Formats: sequence, structure tokens, C-alpha cells
Amino acid sequence: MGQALKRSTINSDRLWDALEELGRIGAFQSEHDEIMGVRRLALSDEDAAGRRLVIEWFRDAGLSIDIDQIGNAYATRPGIDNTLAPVMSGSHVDSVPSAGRFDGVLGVLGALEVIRSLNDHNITTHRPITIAFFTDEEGCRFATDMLGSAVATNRVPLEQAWSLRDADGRSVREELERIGFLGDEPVGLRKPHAFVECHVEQGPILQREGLDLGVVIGVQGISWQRLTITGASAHAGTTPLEYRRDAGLVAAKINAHMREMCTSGSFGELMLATMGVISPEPCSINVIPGRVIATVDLRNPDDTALESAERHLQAFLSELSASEGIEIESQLTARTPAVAFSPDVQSVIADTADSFGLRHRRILAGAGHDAQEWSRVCPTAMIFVPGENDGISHNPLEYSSPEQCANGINVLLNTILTLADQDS
Ligand code: HGY
Ligand code: MN
Ligand code: MN
Repeated sequence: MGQALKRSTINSDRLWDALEELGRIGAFQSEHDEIMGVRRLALSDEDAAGRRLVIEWFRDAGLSIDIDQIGNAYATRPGIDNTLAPVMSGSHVDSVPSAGRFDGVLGVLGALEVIRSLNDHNITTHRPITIAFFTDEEGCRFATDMLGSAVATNRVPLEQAWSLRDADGRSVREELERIGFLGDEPVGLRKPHAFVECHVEQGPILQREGLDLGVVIGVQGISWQRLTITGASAHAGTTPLEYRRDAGLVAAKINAHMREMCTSGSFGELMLATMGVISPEPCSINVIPGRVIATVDLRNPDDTALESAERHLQAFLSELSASEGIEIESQLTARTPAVAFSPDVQSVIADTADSFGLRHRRILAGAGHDAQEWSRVCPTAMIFVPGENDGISHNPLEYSSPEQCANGINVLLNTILTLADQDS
């Protein structure tokens, strides 16, 4: 049955319309004329509105919907043999504060387009297919990333996840309840036959090399910390240098040192470090910052080098604290090792891309993804779609063309068909 249906293609206009419509939820006028950004922080009203729209589309496509205790949504299309584990595909609909319209969303609406296309072609797959969106992939509001997938695959305990609080003290559990997504399906029980996620590359490689797709081999290691730097606020005009305990200066020294850690080569050529949050208090032009909340995002494809970088940075913080007479408290908020994806699923993706005559290469993911969590419970890989503007992402300028998106989802559709035909 499945063989005859190879090379099925999706309705790319319908996919694009869905991307545009969901992109209007949480939309705001960016600093670039006529470019709208997206802000749908996890479990916010905007996220809730986006979730409800997607659930409505899932229902319209005839899918049965389950919501689990961490708010992940699973939508299943029956196959011929529903005793078999489903093929799963999905991603996230929450966003960073100033996002584009494709990050995560392409994977969710692309999976929906797969279902819609199967319905159009009256295709019945051997295995059931489950499509999904997962809670708080971005980790911006509740401080740890891939939260929903990490709970669903037993890496983060549910109670711990529920207790995470945002800057206003609201917990994940309270917010799930408030937006009506505190589901009752127990977490940690799902074990798909295979998991495939389509996602924008969020980097310049595919565009620079003139390629149509990336076959993702894995994800680099990620280490997040929250730093609380405590000095003493004082008058900017009357406090002599030797009397200062300037938390702002210390944050700047840490940030500069993090860049040196990347350029020095001491942790390999691919070390990345970012201080994305730098929040001084009391944040006034004439007051020396008494306290700074800052974040550390370390990334490295080599776990040993990442661990060495973490140790090095801790030692640097201790020395700086002593020399500046400033307290520096660091809290590890997210930590995921480098992950390798299934060579078998990668081969299915690559063969499928070949059947469409699409140019592709193996590529490592620089960003974290839901797929990396699911790769612990089943054979998993990802499809990357190139982006314009050097693949910029986590920025309203994020853009992939209708054709680039259609290429990715056509390969997703036929990869899922192949996997859904597998007996074991
Ligand atoms: O931070 C990341 O890599 C992803 O966007 N959550
Ligand atoms: Mn993403
Ligand atoms: Mn992202």
C-alpha cells in the first residue's frame, strides 16, 4: 500500500496559509518596516491562542487529541494496525520574545500538512501517525529549554517542571491550568516507533552552500546558567573608584571573558558563549548597579570541551568574585549533552530527498530541539530547511520561502510514509 504512494506531495499554498495565520497570533511591528515579529512566550495568552488554533486544525483534520500533564498536545491518525507504535512528528509553537514565524511552527504545521495531504490522497498508513506540539521548547520564560519534551521522555521530573517559576513568580503548573492545558494524560509513557522533526536551520550553512535541505546528524551540547551578581549600588558621581562594588562592571568582565573562551581555541573551534540577559538593578543612569542578573549560554558539539568550559568559567567567577569583592552566585538552569540522531532515520530522509532531486548534506544542529529529547526513546532525526538572510533566527527577519518550506515538508511526508510502513 505505502509503496504506491511514494512521492506524494503536499499542498504548499495550504501550508503557507497556515504559517501566515499562526504567525498573526502574537504578531508585533518589528524595527524593520513591514516585517512583523512574533512573541508567543510559553504558556502566555498568545501561546494559548496559538495552541487553540492548532488544536482546532488538528480536530478538523480528523485527529484524536490528547493533552498530557505538562501541556504537550498529541494528535493521532489511525493506521491499519493500531497495535503498532506510531510514527511521531512535531515541534513547538512557543517562541522567543522577538521571533520570526518559522522556528518550531514549521515542524508543527508541516506535520499537520502531512496529515491533510494523507487525507487528500486517501492514504491509510500501516502504522498510526501522531503529530504533536510540545510545551516551552524555548525555555525563555521558565528558564529551561525543551521542557515539555524533556518531561515526556523522563529527563525532567513532572513535579520539578510544574514548579518552575517565571520572573513574576507564576509557576508552570499555574499557567498550564490558567490557559486550560493542564492535561490528564500521564507523562513519560509514549514510545513512538520513530520521531522526525522538520525545522528551519537557523543558520547560514545551507543557504551559503546552495542546498535545499539538511539531514540533521545530532545536536550540540547546551549549558545554561543564571548568574546573580551582587555588589553595592552607590552614587555614580560621588563614589571614588576604590570604593565601588560595581556589579555592572563584573557582568561586563564575565561577558568579555566568555568571548575569549570562544576565540582562544582552548575549548575547540566551535565553542560558543552568549550572555543573552543582562539586567542591572536599579537600572538608573546615575547609580552604580548593585545587582545584575545575567545568563550564560554555552554550546559545544564536544561534551568534554563543554564540561571543561563550564569548569573554567566557574574558576573565573571565583577569582573575579575575590578580586572585585563581589558575590557571584551561579545556578545551572539547563544542561543537555550532545546528541547523535539515528543513522537509519537519517538515511530515510536522505533517500527521500534524493527521490525529489533535492540537494542536501549532513548537518549538526546548533540549536536545541524537541527531537533531541525524543532521540532517547526512539530512532529520531530531523530535516532542516534553509533560511534567507544567512538563516537568521530568533529575529523577526527569520524567513524561509514557500518553496523551501514545501521541499522540507514533502520530504517529511514521504519520510513518514516510509517509516509508517516499517514492521519493526
Ligand atoms: O536555545 C535553543 O537552542 C532553542 O531555540 N531552544
Ligand atoms: Mn525551535
Ligand atoms: Mn528557538
